[in-house]
Amino acid sequence: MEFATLIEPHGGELCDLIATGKASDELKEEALGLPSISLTPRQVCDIELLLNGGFSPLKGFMGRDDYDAVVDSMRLSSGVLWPMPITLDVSEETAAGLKEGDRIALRDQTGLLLAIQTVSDVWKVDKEREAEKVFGSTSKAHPAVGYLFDDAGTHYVGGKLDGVALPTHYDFHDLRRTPAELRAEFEKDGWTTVVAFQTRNPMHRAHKELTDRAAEEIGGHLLIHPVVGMTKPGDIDYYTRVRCYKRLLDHYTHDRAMLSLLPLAMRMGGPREAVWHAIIRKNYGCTHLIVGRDHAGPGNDENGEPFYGPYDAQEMVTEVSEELHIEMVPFKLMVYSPGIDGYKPIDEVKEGEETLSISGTELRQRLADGAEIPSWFSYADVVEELRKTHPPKKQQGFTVFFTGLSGSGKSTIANALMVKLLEWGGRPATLLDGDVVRTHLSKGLGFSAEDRSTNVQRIGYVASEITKHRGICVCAPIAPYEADRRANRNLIEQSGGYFEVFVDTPLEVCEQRDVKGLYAKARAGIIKGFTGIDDPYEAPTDAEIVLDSTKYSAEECADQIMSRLKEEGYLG
Ligand code: PPS
Repeated sequence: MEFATLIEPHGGELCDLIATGKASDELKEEALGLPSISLTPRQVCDIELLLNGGFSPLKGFMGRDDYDAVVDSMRLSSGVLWPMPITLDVSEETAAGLKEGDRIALRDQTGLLLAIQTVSDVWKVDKEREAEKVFGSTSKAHPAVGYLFDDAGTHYVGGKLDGVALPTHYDFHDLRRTPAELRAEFEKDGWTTVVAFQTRNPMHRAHKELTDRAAEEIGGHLLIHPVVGMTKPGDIDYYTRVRCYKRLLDHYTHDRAMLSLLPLAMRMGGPREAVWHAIIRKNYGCTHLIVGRDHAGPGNDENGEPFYGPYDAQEMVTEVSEELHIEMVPFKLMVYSPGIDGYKPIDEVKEGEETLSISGTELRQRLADGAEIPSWFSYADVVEELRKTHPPKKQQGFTVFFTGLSGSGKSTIANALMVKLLEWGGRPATLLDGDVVRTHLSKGLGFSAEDRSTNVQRIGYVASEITKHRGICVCAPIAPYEADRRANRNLIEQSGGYFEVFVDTPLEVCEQRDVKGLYAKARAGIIKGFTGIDDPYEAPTDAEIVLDSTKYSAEECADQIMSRLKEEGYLG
């Protein structure tokens, strides 16, 4: 198959791998008889940029020669500069069924056909080598290294693509321009000099000042080109961010700035990633790229040390600048100077001059507290958008997750807490009591380790949904295993508050109480695998609240929890 190669006004060839008309129909027909691979979310991002030309000059997932050359020397085997491996990772089992010359259908997770790949080679990955050479570390604290070791398959499958369709998107249609569309728009608007701003964060006044200065410096226009594929885990979701960028756009001088979205899966690869970003922006028709402090930085390693120096990315882009065909506009950190009521790069700050800044963490804290966000920091309309998805704690959902032995008092305290929460009012509250859950949500499950895990994680899933919808969920299973509690915590904390309450009643006391007569039966061997008798209870070490039901009444215990929730700001 012949690929169309467009010579575009801004220089540089753009690969367009999508077949049209009859050729496309033929590919769809052929795919019916081919083995399929269902692409992961990251692979879907990669294939979108391969197919739409954002990754030009690549014409498919890398074969071994290109991969080795990229890993070792940041170049394709042809010698062309390319810093990031773009590979199709698969399991050992899938790899075993593939050989050179095979054609495979690549589909998204709904089964939609995106492309057919002609396999050029299949090989086992040396993950240590890739991590070390590409990202400079084998620490899983680096998001791309963690992904490589924990999520990526063991083998890579290289080969050119015959594209059928770009991945489907249902959002922000008017902002998802392909490289060809963006180049055409620049051409139509007469934008000959365009500086791109790469971002994965909401933009505030510092970014506005920086981008304004950059556009002024080059005497051209600005493209706000945020990543909406995959960014760093924990980042603010892109829907919120895009709504913020749209509001920010109104603050630029008319016709100076344009917003377009980039469906890239970032690797947080610092210097190599900056070079990659530059090549991608060149493909999107830009003439310049802003590279700031700690560009595409992955944060710190487990010892609190940064993976890359703050200006490593700028240095690497400078090193290869001759080959890039896009210029870097380097920027230092911008800080607010109350003296001039404006922003300036940190290296222009005079000795003793007062400056102000608000870190990402501090911003989140202010949002969570419903505290003021000063106008020198951001625009009221941008903040308003942020607050919609980041309400103060008193409006967020939360889960109170009880754990403890049978007979420890969980259900009694949980019931008392429910009544107090309902008395307080303000949010709907749901109680998922261990015994009760087993009559519906977990009906049919027994007490094997596997069934208990399923039961506890089902409760966690429901709690996370309730929390996400800003309600209150009180859970009271035994939840004997640490791993399940941790999984629930991780899930629920993404959506709101999480309070683990350990009802720390000693086994002897629970056995003595034996309200249901189950301990007696367990001791007599009538019930097998009873928690605390012949099945383990892994006592929590990181519970937010530990209760002593031998010293305090159920009501007093519930009051302790209410006090903590108030202290933490969840009850307003
Ligand atoms: S778990 O481990 O979290 O899935 O347990 P859970 O769903 O909370 O159910 C515990 C209640 O089931 C009764 N029961 C048993 N508990 C522990 N081990 C065994 N083998 C067992 N068999 C039945 C018991 O009444 C528990 O209720 P609580 O309210 O905890 O006393």
